[in-house]
Amino acid sequence: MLARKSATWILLLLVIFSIFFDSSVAQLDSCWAAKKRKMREKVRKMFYHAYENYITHAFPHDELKPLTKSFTDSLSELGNLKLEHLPQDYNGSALTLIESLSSLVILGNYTEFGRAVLWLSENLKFDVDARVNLFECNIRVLGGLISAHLLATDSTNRLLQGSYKNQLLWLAEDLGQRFLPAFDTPSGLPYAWINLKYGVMENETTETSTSGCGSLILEMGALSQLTGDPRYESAALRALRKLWSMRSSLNLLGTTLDVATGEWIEHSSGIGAGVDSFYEYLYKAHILFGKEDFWRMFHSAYLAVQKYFRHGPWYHEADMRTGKATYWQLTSLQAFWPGLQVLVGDIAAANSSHREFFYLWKKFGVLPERYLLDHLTVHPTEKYYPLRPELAESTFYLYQATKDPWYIHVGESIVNSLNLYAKVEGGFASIRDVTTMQREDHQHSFFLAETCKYLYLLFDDSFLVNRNYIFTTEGHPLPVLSAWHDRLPETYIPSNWTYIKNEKQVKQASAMSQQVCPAMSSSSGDDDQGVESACHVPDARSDHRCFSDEECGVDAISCRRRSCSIAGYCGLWLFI
Ligand code: DMJ
Repeated sequence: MLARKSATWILLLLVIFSIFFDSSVAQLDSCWAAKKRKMREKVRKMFYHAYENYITHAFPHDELKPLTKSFTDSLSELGNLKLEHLPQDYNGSALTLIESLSSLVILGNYTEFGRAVLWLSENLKFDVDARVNLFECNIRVLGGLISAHLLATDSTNRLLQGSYKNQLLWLAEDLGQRFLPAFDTPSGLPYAWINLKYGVMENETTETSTSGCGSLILEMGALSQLTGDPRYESAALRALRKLWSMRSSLNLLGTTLDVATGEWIEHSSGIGAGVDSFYEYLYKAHILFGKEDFWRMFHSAYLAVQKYFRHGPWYHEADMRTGKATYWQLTSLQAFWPGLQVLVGDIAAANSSHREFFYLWKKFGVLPERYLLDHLTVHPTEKYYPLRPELAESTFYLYQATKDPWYIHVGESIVNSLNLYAKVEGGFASIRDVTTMQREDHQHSFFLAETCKYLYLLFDDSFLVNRNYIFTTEGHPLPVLSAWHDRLPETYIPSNWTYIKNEKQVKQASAMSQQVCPAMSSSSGDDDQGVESACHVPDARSDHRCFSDEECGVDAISCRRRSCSIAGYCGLWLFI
């Protein structure tokens, strides 16, 4: 009788507990949902503040100067060379408008998208005496047009209601044709600069970068698929293969090279400036076009990066011939790497690097362009932050993969900093010096194409639901279409590349997943049956935060001593 009574009580308590637990979980969920909605609206406001100021003060020129409320025709300057050869009456190429197209669709503003498409159809001309950087023009203009064309013709978007007659595609084709003379070199490696009207200029520099000739395949490959003209894809592919053939025996590449001789100029390289999107495009080209070749190149390149550039959560530069470290510097551009690692499935490695970048963001308020890891100080001449998107991009990918609210917190902090330091009456200004927060009169087009877009998608990913997109290096979405795949059966393509399906997949994804805080070693290989390792000494704190090496324990699997990273996390940083 007594036993029956206590069983009833236990049952009752369990029911009460589960009701209470369920409702507190539901409360927490709705609290996060409210926070995400609030943040999404904040980002929407940021986008329109930047966009409307561009339209008012700079359109149809390329980019906005938000402090003086004026404009710059920066497409011809991108790549750090000064404006040349532009006719007096040149009105720009409406770069920021083109870069905003896909963001307008993601924000659901189909009316403005339609207006922009109409204006571009009637006014955009590429027959101008302008010397442009091939890489920048490819990722910003060609990529922007192709992505917008694909969005406009995707029947599920219900955009433009029949008024669209492929005008953006014809513009893209015109531009693509103007790129082709750049590839007319003995090596097949393209010149970095091309005059849109006259082709390659006399005495044009033959120096280019690895990303300059290795990150064209997504846009030019897509252009070939859409037009049926194979010349774009084969030019980009030939350049990519030539570049890959120039790798060292360690599978490393340099940063700059000569397109005439096919020789390296700068042998030191890393994952940042001049190289970044080369790695990104190898993997994304595999996703978009399904060719095994891209995967093989990416796989070898990725392993070499992890072996020779990675030092714990950071990536330094190394000489491609010897693998010896050259520069110990963390750069703002490198912050895209964790996002790429999420696509690969290397979540733990992505998370540990992301924390270091965010630590620096918090330390300065934004990310400095270059930070000297060996002196723990900002580079004396690269103290700027031009509103780059890379940290927001990685944060978006990591949240997609983990749904860990920590990344919402990171996104919120990025949004707050941008509003605090960069927002001015005339738009969003770049930061000239992160140590003083002095501003610079420039709102780069990638702020609308990428920074705002990734922040928006972090808080509201409804655009991606039941869709399968990859993003170009400039943040322009391209749908993954089975028709573009060489040989893949439909089942080969996961329904959404930005999701990691289940925990097991994460664990099996990479050996590096093992390198974050393994507390148990498993004798049977069965994760549920873990046994404590004899050498294991736990970190002083269960969240693995630390102020010094002494607070870190001994790794259970390798039996190595863990050390404290600059962001204050215990890990196997010194041994990798
Ligand atoms: C963008 O133009 C692209 O992401 C490019 O690949 C390098 N980074 C800039 C923005 O920082």
